[in-house]
Amino acid sequence: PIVLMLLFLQLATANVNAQNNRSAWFEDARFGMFIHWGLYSAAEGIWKGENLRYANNYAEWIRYRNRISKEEYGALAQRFVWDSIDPEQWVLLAKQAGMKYIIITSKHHDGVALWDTQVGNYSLPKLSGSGRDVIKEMADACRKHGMKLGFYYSHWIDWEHPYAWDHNQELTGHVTDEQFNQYWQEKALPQLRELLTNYGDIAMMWFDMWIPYQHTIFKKEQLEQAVALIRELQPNCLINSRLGLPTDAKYVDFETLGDNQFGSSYKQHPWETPGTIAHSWGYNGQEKEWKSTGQLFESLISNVALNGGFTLNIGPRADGTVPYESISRLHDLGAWLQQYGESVYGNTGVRLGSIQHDWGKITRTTDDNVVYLHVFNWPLDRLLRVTGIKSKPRKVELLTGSTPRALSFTQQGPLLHIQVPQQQPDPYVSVVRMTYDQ
Ligand code: FHN
Repeated sequence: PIVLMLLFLQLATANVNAQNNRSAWFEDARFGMFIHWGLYSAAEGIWKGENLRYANNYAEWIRYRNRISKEEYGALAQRFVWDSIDPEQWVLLAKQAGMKYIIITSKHHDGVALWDTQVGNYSLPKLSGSGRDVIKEMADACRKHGMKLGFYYSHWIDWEHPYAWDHNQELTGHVTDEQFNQYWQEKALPQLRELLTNYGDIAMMWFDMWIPYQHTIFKKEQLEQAVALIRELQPNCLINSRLGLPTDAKYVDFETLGDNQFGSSYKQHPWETPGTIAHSWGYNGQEKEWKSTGQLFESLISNVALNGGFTLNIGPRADGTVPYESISRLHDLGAWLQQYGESVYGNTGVRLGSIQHDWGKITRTTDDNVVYLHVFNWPLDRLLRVTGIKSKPRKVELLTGSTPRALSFTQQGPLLHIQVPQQQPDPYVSVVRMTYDQ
């Protein structure tokens, strides 16, 4: 390789994808959309005038948090405004944002299926009486616009089924293994079968959530049944690590880090961070914690610089509209990716060990021919100091959106000094491209 790094971090973690290239597209994609949409969207974070009550104040947890009965919660389906609900708009928004895949909550912890499931009556089409299968509409729109589609499925937490995990059991006692298996056989597996059979090619099944006590309720045998079903019905479908076993290549195709938890070291295997623009995942009418666009850029690029991806969430309202705060940020990200996407898509990071650059992050093409410096903090002395890269590039250019501008540079031992203009070309992230001779 042309670019030799001074420090090489050898990770012990197995390459979860060594045996196949199922996830090649996912590693190229780097950026996707998460959609949390369900009955909770209609509650908007408030229940009977009461605000978020218990410790976890996610708006999508309102049924559990406010101890809402199944019937009362189901009535939220009446608040959906079907005339303006158009999943194609979500797909177009993702496309404009430069996102390459979408993961939608087919069933969140509340146990409500968004699609027209034949497994019970607790589904949005049935509860609302609309007959609309939003999952089908999503699948059609994704196919039309060349967008990969994945399904979030809450596999062991289900507040509707009496024998699945319900957080109230922390107070009332756990279900038995036999009871949980009954839920698994009569609801989860048949629903997974529906999702994997009726909606064409599914790019990934995204399971939630991995926490230590999971193994006491969700058993390896059940995990293997889920994997076997997915492999049988959709051999190309990816499986994320929250199914239960974080980095076991036998079962999972990519690792999902914690919510809003970003990479801390280079990982060889495919991985992503699910992240929010706001605090809640589902729509909350009183949301106050909006992340800045700059922060979202940093999250995306920092992950790519460690060989990871970013799945960024939107929480549409019950009328299908997306908060302006999300749209404006996605728009800025998309406009930037339109100009500088060559430094993100299909890129990986460099193993810099403990080396940090105060100005930003480095990515590179997987053939090692091109290295990109992503500058978040423009150097006031107009000198970009790059370390950790041994060999000298053939040329160094500042990407400007139109014709790249050649930059002069010198090598000072392990440091490369690059002269940059006073003015940074991009308000968020400016990109310096270094090209090497093969
Ligand atoms: O409890 C959920 C939460 O509501 C949301 O769906 C996130 C997304 O990663 N997952 C769980 C927490 O890890």
